[in-house]
Amino acid sequence: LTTVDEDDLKELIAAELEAVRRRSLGLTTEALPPGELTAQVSPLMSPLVWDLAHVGNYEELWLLRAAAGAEPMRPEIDHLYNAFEHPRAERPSLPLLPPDEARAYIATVRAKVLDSLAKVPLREDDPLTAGGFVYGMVVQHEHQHDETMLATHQLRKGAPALLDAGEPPPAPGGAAAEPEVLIEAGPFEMGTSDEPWAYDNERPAHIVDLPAYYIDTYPVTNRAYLAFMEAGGYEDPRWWHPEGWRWRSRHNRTAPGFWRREGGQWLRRRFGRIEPVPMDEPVQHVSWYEADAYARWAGKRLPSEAEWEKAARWDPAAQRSRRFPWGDVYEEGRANLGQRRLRPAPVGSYPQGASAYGVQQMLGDVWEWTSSDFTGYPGFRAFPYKEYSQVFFGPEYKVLRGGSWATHPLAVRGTFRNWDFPIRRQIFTGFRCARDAAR
Ligand code: AVJ
Ligand code: FE
Repeated sequence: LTTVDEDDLKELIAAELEAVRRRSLGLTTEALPPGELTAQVSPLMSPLVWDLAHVGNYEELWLLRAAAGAEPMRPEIDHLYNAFEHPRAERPSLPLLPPDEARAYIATVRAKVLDSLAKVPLREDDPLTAGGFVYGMVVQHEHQHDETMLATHQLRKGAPALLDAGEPPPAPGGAAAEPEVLIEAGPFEMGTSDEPWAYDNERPAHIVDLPAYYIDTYPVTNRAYLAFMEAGGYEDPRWWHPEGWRWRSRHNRTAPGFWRREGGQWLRRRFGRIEPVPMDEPVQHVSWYEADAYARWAGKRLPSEAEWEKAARWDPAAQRSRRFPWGDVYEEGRANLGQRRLRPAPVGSYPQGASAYGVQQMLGDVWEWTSSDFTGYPGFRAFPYKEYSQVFFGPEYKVLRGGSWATHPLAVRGTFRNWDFPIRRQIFTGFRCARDAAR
């Protein structure tokens, strides 16, 4: 993105704005049963129609008011879509724009945005517009909400509403490589100072020196996780963080989200369809506490986010960090990203996506819990607003890395950081384990 000229960049931005909107409209289609766009399926989620108008309101805020100096279009609705004014549980009782008005509002915003994109130069001396940053921020924001809407779809009851394109993964799957990879001791470059659309929390690039460790080649599969369950993992407090044991006991957790046992078989509900748990797929819908307990039972631990990132990005031969595990250029077919299918791929499906160390499926498939709290890197500066990341820094959030099958390629990279509470498992989350090399 740094080397393209302004017209090409504007063309790319317009195409990506168009693509993400098509995705959002597909997730809020009129084909859903009446009332489903305005209903709340869980207090953890917004009504779908809130997400839809919120992405348009965010776009108005940043691309029309902040970047182009426009006046608010509908100042009276702004507060409805401010995530900090109304927590998710409250949103269904707000006087939200009904679906048709929400669609009309975001379409009007979009028409004005395309108009101003064509007219206003993307000034390189303004950090907001340099490299198209603020447009990239808005595109990523909408893709992130699309992933959130997919989590809402997964939680909803009733007949299936989403069609699984069901594109087969490029390789047959089956864990062919060694189960673990040794990452030698030494420094690597973490984070970025030159990725044009990176968020503030990914900046700046800095050197981190790590002792040697092993990291799993693949995410933990349903088969491996079931072995933990069958070994009594959920019943043994030895494996659990004290808070995790309390969480597990209070809610009587005995299996990942959406699993149920019927006639001696483990089944799972996936977007309204019931199927046998696919044993070679990465486990999904586990909380940080479950991931942490599994790792302890396995004699391992979760990787820190620095360990995750070194295994994903560092090229020891070239002594530099890559943008993606396989190199600096995004290429289709190297990761299960972008909602190409409504599920993670079996482990071993993406040998072409391996990192320099040979670690596989680090991008896509499932978000991976790390042992790290969400904090700012040394030299962190909130940009362009502190409510994106900074207000969440602290010990109550754990970092997730790598994106899931539901994450769009523009909304993830080797440096990308996501975060959530350690009890959450409605998102498309799994994990892999690590361990110290010297014991
Ligand atoms: C980065 C996924 C934690 O959904 O709360 C969306 C992204 N920020 N709108 C979230 C976000 C503002 C954020 N996560
Ligand atoms: Fe948002």
